[in-house]
Amino acid sequence: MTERTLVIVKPDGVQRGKTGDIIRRIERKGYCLVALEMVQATETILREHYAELVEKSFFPEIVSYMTESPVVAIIIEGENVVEGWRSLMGTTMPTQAAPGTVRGDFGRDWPGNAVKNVVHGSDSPASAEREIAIWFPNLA
Ligand code: IDP
Repeated sequence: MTERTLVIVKPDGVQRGKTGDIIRRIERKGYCLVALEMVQATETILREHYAELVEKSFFPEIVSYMTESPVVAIIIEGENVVEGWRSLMGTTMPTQAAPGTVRGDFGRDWPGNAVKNVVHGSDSPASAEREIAIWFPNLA
């Protein structure tokens, strides 16, 4: 089934010059880029995007990580892209993510800080539609 999902290249990915490599991996897999924007995240947008995490003790660290510098928000499309991008991206903790995944290859985490894992990917088709509406209100 053709679906869309939201990819975010997080500030550490942009700062370290990984955006091009990440897009190359997406295209190599055969997914299409539908929309792409470089944007400075705000606490307001992050409270919506990470609504399930707002009450967590580490939420302030997520806000400071994600607002450090601009991110690149991307809508991609393809067959089973939600699950497919989650598998290209790798698991949350970079130290546990498999080599060959974006997080496994580029991620790192620092004790006491947010987990800096380079990219975001929606966790279900419903989350993807919800998140696309947050980051691309004109396209939803
Ligand atoms: P996901 O990005 O792999 O779907 P989530 O559990 O939805 O993982 O967490 C969202 C983001 O919050 C993670 O990608 C990571 O940057 C950050 N995060 C998750 N768990 C922790 C934690 O225990 N401490 C600090 N930051 C975390």
